[in-house]
Amino acid sequence: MSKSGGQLAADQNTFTGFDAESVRADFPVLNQQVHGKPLVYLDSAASSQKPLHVINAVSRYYENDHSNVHRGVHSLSARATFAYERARGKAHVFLNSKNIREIIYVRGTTEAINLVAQTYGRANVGEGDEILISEMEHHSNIVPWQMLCEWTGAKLVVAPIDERGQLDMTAFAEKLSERTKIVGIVHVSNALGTVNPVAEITKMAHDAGAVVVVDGAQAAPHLRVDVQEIGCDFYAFSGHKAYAPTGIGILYGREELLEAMPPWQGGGEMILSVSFDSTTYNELPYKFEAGTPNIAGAIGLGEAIDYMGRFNHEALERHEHDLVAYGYDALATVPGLTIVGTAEGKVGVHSFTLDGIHAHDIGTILDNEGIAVRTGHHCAQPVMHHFGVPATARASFGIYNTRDDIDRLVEGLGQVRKLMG
Ligand code: C6P
Repeated sequence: MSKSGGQLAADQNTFTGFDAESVRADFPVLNQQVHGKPLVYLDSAASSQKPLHVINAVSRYYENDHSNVHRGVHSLSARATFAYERARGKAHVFLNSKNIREIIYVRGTTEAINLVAQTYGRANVGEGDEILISEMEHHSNIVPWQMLCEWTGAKLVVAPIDERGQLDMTAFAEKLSERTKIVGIVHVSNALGTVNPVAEITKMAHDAGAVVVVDGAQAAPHLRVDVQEIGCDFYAFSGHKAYAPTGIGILYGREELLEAMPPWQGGGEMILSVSFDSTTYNELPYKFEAGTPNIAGAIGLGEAIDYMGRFNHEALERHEHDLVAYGYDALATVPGLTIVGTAEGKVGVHSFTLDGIHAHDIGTILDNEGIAVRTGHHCAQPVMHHFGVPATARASFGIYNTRDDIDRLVEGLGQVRKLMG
């Protein structure tokens, strides 16, 4: 006899010690119908939904405290500055950086990597040098390095992945050399869910004399990140994938590297004094934060970090691994479905194809069933190329997803098969 959704959720909670059903109540957006069906949101890798805690914190800030930061002596400016800097402190603890000066506010992962490429990269990479990345990178960790290569005459080198979507560590080691100046590596692949051994990669890169930039966009919402334990030189993530607002993210950089780097954008905030003859730059982290920042976004990010911190991380990880394991079994029942990316211990996503049916048709029919998945190349075209597919459909999980959501996905895929033959 098949179990009801409520019974399945109860089984899942007993198994994982994590009550996703009650977490769902924190996310008002989930409580709606799309095309007359209860919404199933399986697109958190593109952007997660926001808990009331974050929504209310941003709203409270605008209702009571808004002013510009670091600029006024009046009370509102002092309150805004306090809240903005307190949020930086939360990011510092979240990443376990050595010093709060190493935490730079940016718009997101894309901006963070571009900042490193255009400051550290331009200052330290020259003709004949190499930048080593992997075949599973998001475009944000490919294109900024290609641009740096164009400016400097350096060469982009790519380490391949295997048929499960795992980094070929032997090939990676072979491609590292004294010419490698920067290693850019994704912590968790957005298209495959693969978790890379970033501490081991960092150690290998450092032994070869290269600095390491980790793209943590998909890791921050799922894994415990400790930049000192990883040992990397730069680590980037976006708030909006980790339950915070859009337009805010963090670049962690090792203090001695940040100190030595030239600033990026020029303007207010990043200076100590300006005259027409000369300008002196501000201290860290403000040297890299020109212009009025996303104050409300930063406050929302701090609240999202607090929100994630309320949960027992082991239970949360068990819940997420349960969703992946349950998804493997459930999706295996769909005729003609192939999962793209089966790395050991993967997190957060199931990318898949359905024989003879284009991913966009899958996405459109699922949307009609109230189910949100992402379809396309996921800004990881080299991954699609590796697997010989133009696109995949991707179901990605957040803290609020349950086995019920996966059951609805499987039902929806039944409808896709029915309509598309
Ligand atoms: N991936 C996805 O649907 P931004 O846009 O700057 O917040 O993040 C860019 C980025 C960088 N690296 C990885 C691994 C990512 O997954 C992303 C964003 C989204 O998979 C949108 S393309």
